[in-house]
Formats: sequence, C-alpha cells, structure tokens
Amino acid sequence: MPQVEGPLKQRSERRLNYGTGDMISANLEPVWEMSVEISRGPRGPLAAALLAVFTSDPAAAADVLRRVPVTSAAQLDDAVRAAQPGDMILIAPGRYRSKLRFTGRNSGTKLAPIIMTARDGLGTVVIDGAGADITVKFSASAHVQIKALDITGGGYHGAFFDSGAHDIVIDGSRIYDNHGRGPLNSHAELKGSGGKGRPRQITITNNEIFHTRHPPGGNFQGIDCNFCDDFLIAGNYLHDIREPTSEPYSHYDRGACIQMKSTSQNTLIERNRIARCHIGIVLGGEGLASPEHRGGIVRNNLIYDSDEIGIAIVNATGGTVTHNTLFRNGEAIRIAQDGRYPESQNQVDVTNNILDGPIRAMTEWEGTIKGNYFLEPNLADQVFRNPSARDFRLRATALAVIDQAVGMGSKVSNDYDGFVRPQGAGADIGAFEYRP
Ligand SMILES: [Ca+2]
Repeated sequence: MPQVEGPLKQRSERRLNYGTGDMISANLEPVWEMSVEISRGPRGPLAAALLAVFTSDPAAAADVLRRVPVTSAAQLDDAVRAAQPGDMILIAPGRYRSKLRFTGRNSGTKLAPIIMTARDGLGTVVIDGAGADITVKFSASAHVQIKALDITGGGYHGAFFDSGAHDIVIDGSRIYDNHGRGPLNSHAELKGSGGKGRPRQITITNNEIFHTRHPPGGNFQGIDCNFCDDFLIAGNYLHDIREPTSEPYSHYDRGACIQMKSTSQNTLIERNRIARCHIGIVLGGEGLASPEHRGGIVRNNLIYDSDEIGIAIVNATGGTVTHNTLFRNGEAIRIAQDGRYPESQNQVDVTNNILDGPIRAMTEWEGTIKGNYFLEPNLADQVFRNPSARDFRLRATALAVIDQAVGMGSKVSNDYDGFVRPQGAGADIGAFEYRP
C-alpha cells in the first residue's frame, strides 16, 4: 500500500470539513485509486468522490488529479477557463488559435498546480495568439506550469505576468515572434508588470526565446520586467532579438535579451545561452522606479555576438555578476547612469568572468572587481575548445583561467553544465570548469 502523506490521511480518518475544491495530496508511485468521502459542516456528507491519482512520471513535481485531453481550440479555451488545481491539460498535436488567460479563478495550488503541456512533446503544439495583444496571460494567478509549447503570434507579448501572479513556471517551451503589432515599441516575448501587484517567484527555464525576423522599433526584449521579485531565469537559449531602428524610451530597452528593472529584485539569471542579441542582459535599466534592480545574481551564462553590449548594469545595487563567459560582443560590460534617475548609483560585484573587453564605466560606481580574465581575441583558440562553433568549454591550455578564480564564495557551486565547482585544484574563471 503506498504511503499517503499528511492531509489525505488525516482528513480521511477524521472526516472533517472537506469542501469541493479542497485538494488532497499524496506522493504515490503507480496509478491507483482511492475512495474519499467529502463533507462540509454539520449537515454531513455532500458528495463522494473517486479520485484517480496519477503520479507515474517521477519527474512530475506535482500531483495530477485530473487529466484534461484537448484536441481543438474550443476545448483548449474551455479547459483553461475551467481549470482547477491538479488539472493536467494535455494538448494533442496541432496549431491552436487561442489567447489563454489564467486568473485567481483558474489557479492551482502549491501541492496541486495546473499543468498545461503538449501531449506528445515539444514541437507538436503551437499556441498561436493570432494577433491578440498577449498570447498567454497570468493575472493574479498562481501555481500554473506551462511546458513544451510553442507560444507565438501575439501582438505584443507571448507570456505576461501581472496583478501579483506568482509561482508560475514556463519550462521547455519556445516563445517567439509575439510581435505582430508593429513597430516594436512595446514588445517583450515574456513580460512582467508589477504596477497592480508585483509578480513574484516566476520560473522561466529551459526555453528557446527568439525572433525569426526583426521588424522595426526601439523597445523590445526577450524577457522584460517592471517591479518583479525573485524571478529565476535559467537554462534558456535566447537569441536574435536585435536590430533596433529607433530609441523611443531608453537606450537599454533596445533589443535586450533579458532586462529586469523598476525596482525588480533578487533575480537569478544563470546557465543561459544568449546569442546575437543587441544587448545580452540589462541588470536594472531605465524604467519606472529607482533603484532599478536590487540584489540579484548573474552567473554561469554564455553571452556572445551581442551587437552592442554583453551585460549592461544600469542603476543596480547589490548585484553580483560572476563566472560568465562573454565572447565577441560589441562591448563586454557597461556600467551606466539611469537617465531617468540621474542621482542613482550602481553597486555591483564583477568577479571571475571571462570578458571579451574592458568593463566600461560611464558613471561612478561601487563594487568589487576581481578574478576576471580579459581575453585577447587571438588567444581564443587556446582558451576555448571550439570558439568558432561557440563551444566555450575550456582547453587544457587555458592556464590563465583553469583553477584561477578567486574568492568564489557561496554564490557559485556549479558550472554551466551543472558540474560541481571546483574541479581540480580550484575553481575556473568563466562559465565552465575544465574537465579532462
Ligand atoms: Ca578547476
């Protein structure tokens, strides 16, 4: 008999105060069934439910209480509108012209999130916003997980988080070309906006986020956030968000693959591959409040072929930029004044990065610079395994970076590939530990 964890066992034994919508959690190995009597208040049992509990996928962090198969856009719209905790919406292969809205009424719970995924895996399902402003929107919603979907065709945004949305996961998906409403002066593939309640604990992992074409405009990003807390942006491939043609607001709004601003805080940006953007990462920016970013860690990222800047630090305080590898960017790192808050200051530590050029400070700033290696272009073949293929793993001849990191501290415990640091005699500079 599988072991049943707390709430179910306790409640089923005591028969106390169930209500419809109450969630029952269990960590179970095979598919099995149980009989549960649901009651509420002094009038006794109201309903009996037979629950099928599916947890056959050990990778699933959640308990799935109901599978909701979807084969048409109408079914998808209905499934989202009526979604309840524990729903797994399984979308059959196809292209779905839909705009999907998650709110407080169709949210999951911590133990029983709503999961929406392609039944047959990535590449089989396209959610096409078909010109709607936003393709998938999370307003005041919580505990929803999106996996293995192509999200495209929106007018301004692929996914949007506002009104205090929290604990949302966007994983293993492709978000691209949600820029149907030109010019690109208010576009981000993924956007957080906290004016009506700060989005928090949003997880954006293992996605491909990109443009296939570059319409004109001057305010567009891959991921952009105003007033956002505790975002995790990890393991994504962001690329080809570039070629701004104007500057309507901020210099740093222009083709940034990731920008976290307007008092956003504690963003963790790690193990992303960021290629061919206009700017790789903007920590801070020129947004709506100062300091634009507090805290935060940018670590173990690969940033290359950015037209203008690899990493821009703009009115950020308390941040750490460490163990990144930068290559062939217009500039490596720029530290700049926030034009909207000229009294603002930057305070950031920049350590143990492989940089393809100097740290360019355009304003006074505070922080620690140590352990960085400034790569001479003609030495790339000695340092990297295959720089022309953008493989930045280290060669044995990279003596200037292998075991040469200083003061690594507690903010970096592994590398881009997930291997524990340090390997060998010490930690290595850049995003990779050398492994023979
Ligand atoms: Ca090492």
